[in-house]
Amino acid sequence: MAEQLAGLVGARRPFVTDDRALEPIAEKVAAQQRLSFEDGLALYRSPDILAVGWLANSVRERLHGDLTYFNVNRHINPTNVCVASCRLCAFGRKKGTEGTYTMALEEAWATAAEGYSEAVTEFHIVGGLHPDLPLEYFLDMVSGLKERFPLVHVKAFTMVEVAFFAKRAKLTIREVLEKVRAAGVDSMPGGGAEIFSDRVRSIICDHKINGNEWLETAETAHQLGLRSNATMLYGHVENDEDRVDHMCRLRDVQDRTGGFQTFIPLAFHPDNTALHHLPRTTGLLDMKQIAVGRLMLDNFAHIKSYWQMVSAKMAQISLRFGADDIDGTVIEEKIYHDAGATTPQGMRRQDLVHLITAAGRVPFERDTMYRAVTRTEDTFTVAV
Ligand code: V47
Repeated sequence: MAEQLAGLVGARRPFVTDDRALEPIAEKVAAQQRLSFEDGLALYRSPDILAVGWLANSVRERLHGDLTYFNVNRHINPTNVCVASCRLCAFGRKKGTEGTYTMALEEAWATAAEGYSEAVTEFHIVGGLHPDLPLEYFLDMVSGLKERFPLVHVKAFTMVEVAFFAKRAKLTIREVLEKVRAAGVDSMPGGGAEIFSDRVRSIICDHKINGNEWLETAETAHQLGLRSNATMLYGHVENDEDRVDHMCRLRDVQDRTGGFQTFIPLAFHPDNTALHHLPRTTGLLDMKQIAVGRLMLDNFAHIKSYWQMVSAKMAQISLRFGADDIDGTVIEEKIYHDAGATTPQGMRRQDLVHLITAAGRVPFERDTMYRAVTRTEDTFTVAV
């Protein structure tokens, strides 16, 4: 086995562990074999975080070497009015209650322009499930953005929003996806997946579409040629089985479609939510989650450590635990800050470059489709 493991590309030091349960997993990783549900559990339950991280890092370096992806993006959250009242969320508010907002279209376009001086390559658009906004509002928002910023990739609307639009407009999910794509949506973010287990969903987000509906919507989007990301919310009431089940179900869809670009574990932030009594995730769990994601999701090209979620400092460490992407400049973040995040609202491009370089990795500015971006003072070009 030692010889086989020494063959792992990028393995700069030998694999050593005192956890016997990791040895057969290490052999599979070296042979590039798929890990089982039980392997996933063994990884979560291993006390040897460094060995788990070593294995994940070997996969990360085999796929990407030292390259670490980031982008210059801007988040836009058009409304926080939401019918869902998810216990996990501090962002959504019921219509007519204090602190609600809904952007007029001009406001959304003006928000998009703020921070544009850094030549943003992506708009990331997600929002609440507003009971009154018609689908046309969202279609006009996207087509208006495309008119004003034709070079910018629009990554918009979670599977949950798309399913809600379909219900309200009495259309099928496929029809809604076709309409948003025709309006200018280029790809979709990975939000709303939470944890697919019905038991957990009934506690943290009982008004949302269920796990199968989320997966079916993603599969339909991929069939139409829209690529998407996939998230997993961890660190609340889920257990190891729920997390492994979530990743295995994503892996199954990915086998069929190949449409997921990135897996993004999201650390639960409890402040101001109905689950505020729960503790925050630990650094150890955050790193283990990145590593197990890298090892289980053998058919995902990228694992994103979203710096807003785990902090810039932990995102840096995660680049040795399986992550190859740290997301982008963001500029203005609302969802986690409403839930107590203490990270900055955004970062400048040069800060992201510094963070990656100081971790001994090589920064690679990407567009949303992971193509190289070359920038000049006030614009950019994408390698094709
Ligand atoms: O779906 C909500 C999560 C997601 C909380 O695709 C919370 O590139 C933690 O999906 N604590 C939205 N998480 C954000 C999201 C995302 C972010 C960055 C990049 C991408 C991408 C996608 O945020 C929601 C939900 O899972 N969320 N409330 C909370 N209290």
